[in-house]
Amino acid sequence: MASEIEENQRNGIEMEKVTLKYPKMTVEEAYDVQSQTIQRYRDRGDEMVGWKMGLTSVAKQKSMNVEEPIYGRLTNSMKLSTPTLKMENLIHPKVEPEFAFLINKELKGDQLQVKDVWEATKEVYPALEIIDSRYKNFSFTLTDVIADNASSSKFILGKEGFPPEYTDWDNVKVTMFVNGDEVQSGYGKAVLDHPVNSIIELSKMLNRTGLSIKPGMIVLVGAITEAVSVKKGDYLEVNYETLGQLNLNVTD
Ligand code: OOG
Ligand code: MG
Repeated sequence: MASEIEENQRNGIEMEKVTLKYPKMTVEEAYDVQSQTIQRYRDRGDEMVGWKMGLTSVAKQKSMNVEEPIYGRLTNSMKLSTPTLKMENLIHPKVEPEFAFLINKELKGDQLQVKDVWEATKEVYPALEIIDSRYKNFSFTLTDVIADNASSSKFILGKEGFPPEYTDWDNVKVTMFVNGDEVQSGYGKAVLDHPVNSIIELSKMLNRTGLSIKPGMIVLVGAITEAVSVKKGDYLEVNYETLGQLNLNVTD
């Protein structure tokens, strides 16, 4: 299953839900598939650079009928270094405004406090995540999406990161414009009441299999607004108040 998913991720190929064939797959097994999929990226020299959290809003959890967020793995090749999203090898991408925490001290365990996270955070960046489910119509169950690396595709960080004390992250307002029209807006608190809680939750979930957030890693905390579908020729501007703006050009 991992081989098939890896190939579909690399080439942007749509696939049937894996639960059609394996309806009894558990969450633990799905994370194992995810891990083995990303091992194939690492085997070809594409290093893991961090983690992403998904389904961190109550609304999204309700719509999926789950009570917990999910996590995925980020590798070097997913990072965009210029604000251009090529549609080549993508299926039906959607963009989400997020925050990215740059961690400089290991975070491990299910007992972390807010202050532990801030002590281990070097900077917080405004960020965009581009998700692109490999499943037809972006339709999946919880275990399907976990096996597909939580729909991870690409991400881009803002030019500048900010120290933890810079602002109240839950009250930052984010506004997204596509081709000049406002399409979404929301506040940092959409992410588990406060984005810092997403890191605590991730550490707790990783700890179940003895994993941790390593120094130097980036964590995408989860979408602040609903994801927005994009197509070739679109131009996105995402405003993060005093944290600045992120842009993205969608090309072929
Ligand atoms: C799962 C990934 C969601 C987020 O930030 O909530 C996600 C999906 O909706 O495809 O990345
Ligand atoms: Mg996301």
